[in-house]
Amino acid sequence: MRVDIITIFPGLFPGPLGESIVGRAADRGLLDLQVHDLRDFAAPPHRQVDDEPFGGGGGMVLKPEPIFAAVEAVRAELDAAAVAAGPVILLSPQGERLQQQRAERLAALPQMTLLCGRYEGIDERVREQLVDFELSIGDYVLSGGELPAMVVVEVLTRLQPGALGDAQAAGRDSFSEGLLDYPQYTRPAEFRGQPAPEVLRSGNHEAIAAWRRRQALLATARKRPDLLAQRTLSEQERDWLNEASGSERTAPASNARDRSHTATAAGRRPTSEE
Ligand code: 9D3
Repeated sequence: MRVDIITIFPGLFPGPLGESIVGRAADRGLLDLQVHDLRDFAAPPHRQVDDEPFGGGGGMVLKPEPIFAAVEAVRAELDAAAVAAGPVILLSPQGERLQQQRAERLAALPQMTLLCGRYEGIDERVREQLVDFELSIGDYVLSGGELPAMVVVEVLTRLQPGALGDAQAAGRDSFSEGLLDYPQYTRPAEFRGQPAPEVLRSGNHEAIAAWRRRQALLATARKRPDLLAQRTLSEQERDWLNEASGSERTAPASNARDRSHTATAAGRRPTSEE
């Protein structure tokens, strides 16, 4: 997969993308990251990439000409390299929030161009004529689209076939299963009076797998009931939830959202008593 990034802060890259799994994927040719300095496409002598907003109001708006020139230069490079041009994606707080399911579809594309927003905004003609869609990474305020672009690249790279070692195939990531992780333990078997669960040291692989599925389910019900509401539960899972309901460990965490207007974790509609 080739990813072209257009930014006014090219020095931020590759940053964390040069290390670990993404760095290794790039070394192995699974990821071709191309960073473009927007300023290189701005007119001399001042190479101005932003300007005051029409209508006033202060702040600066990214000018359209350098962005159009940069995207057209990327298209020419893709043509020359015989890479099929994918979507132009604007990272912006107005975008659809990135989720694993969306990432799985994007990861299958041969190429995409990530345009990093900054300042108070970007000339609307860029959105209308150049941008295919917008992505956000969550509802909090950042200074620009560069860190979100890195997040997108890491998420998509982990999904490239062969990017992960055998030990951690992406299919086993909890979000693809729709559940949070089960608790993990390592030596010592007892630490400061706290033992690791006996079942994990029993050697009974079936019992261990069942314990882990149940723990993942109960943790999800307690911490992220919204994830369970999007998931179809097996009969076993409904039994585990019902038998645990009312006990303290499965009571919703204090930060859990009230989902009483949606299906219950047990897959039923709430009764009037709930
Ligand atoms: C809607 C907020 N805008 C009102 C003037 C201001 C604004 C805030 C932050 C405009 C740009 C930014 C910079 N952030 C991004 O470009 C960004 C972002 C983010 O702030 N949070 C989560 N995901 C993303 S993706 C791009």
